[in-house]
Amino acid sequence: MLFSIVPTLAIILSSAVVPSVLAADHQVIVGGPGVLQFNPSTVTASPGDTVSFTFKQVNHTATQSTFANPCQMADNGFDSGFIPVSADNTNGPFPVAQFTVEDMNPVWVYCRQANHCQQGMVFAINPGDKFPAFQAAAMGVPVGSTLSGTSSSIASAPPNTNTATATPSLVTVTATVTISGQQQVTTYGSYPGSAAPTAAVSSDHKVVVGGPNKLFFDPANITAQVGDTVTFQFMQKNHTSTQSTFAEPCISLTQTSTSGQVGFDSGFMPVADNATTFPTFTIEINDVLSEVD
Ligand SMILES: [Cu+2]
Repeated sequence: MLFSIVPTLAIILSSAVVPSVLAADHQVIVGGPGVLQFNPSTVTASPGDTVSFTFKQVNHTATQSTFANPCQMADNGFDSGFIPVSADNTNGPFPVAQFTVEDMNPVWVYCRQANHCQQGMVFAINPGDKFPAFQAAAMGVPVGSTLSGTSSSIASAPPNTNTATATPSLVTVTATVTISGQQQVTTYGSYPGSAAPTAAVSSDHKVVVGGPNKLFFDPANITAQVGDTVTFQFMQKNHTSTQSTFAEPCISLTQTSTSGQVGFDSGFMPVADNATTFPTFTIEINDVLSEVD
C-alpha cells in the first residue's frame, strides 16, 4: 500500500480515496504521556470514511497487522513509520496520519515500537465483536481471561463449567390441580426441583346488569380464569343474563346447541324503581373458551 509524507505534519496512508459526499473522519489518539493505547481502541467506519491517527508522546506507529498475528506487520499493510513527539510538546500541533477505509472488512492495527503491542497497544477498524480476542492475542493472554493495563478492553467471562451452579433448563410439566373443588389438568414450564403449583385464588367478577335507563352490562366484557366466578347484579328494571353463542347472540345457547348443551340463564329479574337491594346471579367459569352473554 502506498503512502506519502506531505510537507506538513500530516501523512496520507491511503492508496485510494473513495469519493463519498458523506464520508466521516474518525479521530484516534495514539499514545500520550504514559499512555500505551489507541483511543478509542476501535472505530466502526464505512467505505470512504477516514481514520485520522493523531500521534502523541513518545514514539509510536500505526501499523497494519492481521487477526492471526496481531504484532506482525501485514504483507502490503499500511505503516505510518515511527512518529516521535517531543515530551515538551504539550499543546501540539501533533502529527496526523490518515487512513481511508475502503470496505467493511476488519482492519487490524498495532504499534510496532518495542513491546507496545504486547502491552495491548492495538486498534481495529470494524472489528465486530473480535477486538477483545485480538487484543488478548497481542498480549499473549488466553482468550476469555481478564486483561490488565488497558481500560478499553472487554474480556468475556470464561464458560461456566461448574454444573452445580449452572442454570437448570426449563422442562414441561403436566399436573392435576384442584381448583374450586374441580380437578384441572395444567401444563406449565418448570425448573426441576422447584415447588409444585398451587391453585390460584379464584376471584369474583361483578357485572352490573341494567339500572335506571341503562340497557347494558357494566363492564361489557371481562377476562376470567377457570374457577373464577361472575356475579351479575340485577338493577332496574327487568333483565336476564342468558348464555348465547357468538353465532346467535340473541338466542339462548339452550335453544341453539346441537349437542344438548344447556346454557346458564338467570331468568327474568324484575327490580322495582325504588328497590334498595338487588338480586344477584353467580356463575362459575369452567373453561376459558366460553362465550358469555
Ligand atoms: Cu507505541
